Amino acid sequence: MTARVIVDPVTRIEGHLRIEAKMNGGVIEQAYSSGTSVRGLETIVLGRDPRDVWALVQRICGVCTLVHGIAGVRAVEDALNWEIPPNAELIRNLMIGTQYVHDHVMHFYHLHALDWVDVVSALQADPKATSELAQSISAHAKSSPGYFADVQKKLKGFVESGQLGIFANAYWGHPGYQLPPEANLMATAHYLEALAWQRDVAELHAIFGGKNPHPNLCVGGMPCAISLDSGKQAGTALDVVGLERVRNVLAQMHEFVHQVYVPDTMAIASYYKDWFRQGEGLGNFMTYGDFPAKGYGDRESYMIPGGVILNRDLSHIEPVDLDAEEEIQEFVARAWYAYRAGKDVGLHPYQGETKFAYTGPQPPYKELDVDNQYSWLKTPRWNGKPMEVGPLARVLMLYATGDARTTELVDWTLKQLDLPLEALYSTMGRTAARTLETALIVDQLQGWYDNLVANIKAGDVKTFNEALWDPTTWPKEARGVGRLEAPRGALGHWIVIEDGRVANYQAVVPTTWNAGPRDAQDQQGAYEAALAGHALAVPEQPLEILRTVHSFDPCIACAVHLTDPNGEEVLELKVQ
Ligand code: NFE
Ligand code: MG
Repeated sequence: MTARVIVDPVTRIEGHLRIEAKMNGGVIEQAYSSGTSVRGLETIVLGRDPRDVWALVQRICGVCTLVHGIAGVRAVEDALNWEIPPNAELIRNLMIGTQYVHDHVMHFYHLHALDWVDVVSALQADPKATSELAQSISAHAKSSPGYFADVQKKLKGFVESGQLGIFANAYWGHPGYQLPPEANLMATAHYLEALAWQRDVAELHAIFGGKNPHPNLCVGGMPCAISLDSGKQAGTALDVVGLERVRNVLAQMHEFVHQVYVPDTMAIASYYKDWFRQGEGLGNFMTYGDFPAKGYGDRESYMIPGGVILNRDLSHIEPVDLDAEEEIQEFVARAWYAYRAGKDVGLHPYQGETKFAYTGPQPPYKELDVDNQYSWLKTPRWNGKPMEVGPLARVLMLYATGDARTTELVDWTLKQLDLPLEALYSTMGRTAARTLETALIVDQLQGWYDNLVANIKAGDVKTFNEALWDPTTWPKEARGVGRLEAPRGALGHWIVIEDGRVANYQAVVPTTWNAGPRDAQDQQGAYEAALAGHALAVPEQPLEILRTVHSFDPCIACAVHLTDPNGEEVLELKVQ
């Protein structure tokens, strides 16, 4: 007999995600991933001035608060061959890199850690032993017995009041939790520290972009003037005081990543080695590449290369061409959309269409019609193949292309944990890859900062190229793509401009690649493939589903682009 385990909504993510798992005994035979809110932001920008688009599409998401704005400006710049000054490129790199560090640390502690860390068990910890554990893995200053005793007292207050607050709604006591109480207490303390830390980190976006979330951007550069008039009334311009604050934020990020995030990942991973053997998924990985050193157009200069890895074969990288109409296409065979040419065609984003066509069961329904359409996410494919995008794809790409620092970090990690390279193709491998890339990026940030300061010292304060600001200088028709490596993976915005206005716009986002439904050939998406084969120890508490889905860091708001105003469902969990 087959039964379905349904998790809806998957919580501790952004947006509405539903997982239906067809069980065979205690094992997931087939998993189905469904975005349950409608999309539509792409229709809002049609007919508008392309220079305004970034500000609208940036609202696709408030988690990756920056990246859709950057993709929006890059799409227009690519379409018009609009070059930006080196300072603007450096500032964008600093802002995107900071977005990674902010996003990945918050994901680890606030969205994913409680899949591994049993907060209630932390009450049993000995603060002195916790302090010894913390000091054995890191030089982080907050590690005294008294500090951990205080955190434990705070936790006890939550529990005794019967209100776990931010720690409510988890599967405490589930047999899958493996950490000793001291490790649970240490990680819980860092959960709270990370909350305060992220507030300071967000300041970098505010310094360069005026605010966070959704910092200001502009087509043709960055809307942040640089002043050499240090200490004098520089108004809102970036001066030596602002640059010093940026330096402080970089130092705070560096310290937390190396002294807290990396050691915690290693400590937690060492107790969950079985999770390095499951949750792989597709074995196909794709990056678009990012962090230009010599301009967006010079893709050879990117810190992270673009490419495709097929079937775990790291010896061969396929190139990715975002303009080639046969390469990247979105399908709707299993999604609630209609294409004019029918359900079975794929459309390149330049020709993409956003037309809703709901054909599922009427709410309230018990089960999705998984044999037909079952998601508000489309199904993107590269040359017809499903791809995983995100930190694991990037780390594998850097490793496969021989990046020295990545190779060193990956090899060190595997050696510490006594694991083979294949261990990366797993749930915990994905989580560890996110930590490793954060370490890579946080080290790189300082270099971009130093280059920016050197330019300014040499008298170059240019952040904007006004050459193409007048639309009458534009060609009658143009099209371009804004590519980016967003924290969750490869992101593209495709724009078609006609007579100075937006004629078509499509965003294909990381979570659409990973969480999208099956295609007409019944090929699974990355989540679906990763979940298949998981054994659920307690089917009423599907912790294993959360572990693997969270390892991708889902953001359905990004993937569907618009949340349903009536979508505030209560947590529903059904075992049938
Ligand atoms: Ni809403 Fe996003 C990132 C983008 S995920 S978080 O990172 O793009 O699909
Ligand atoms: Mg789209």
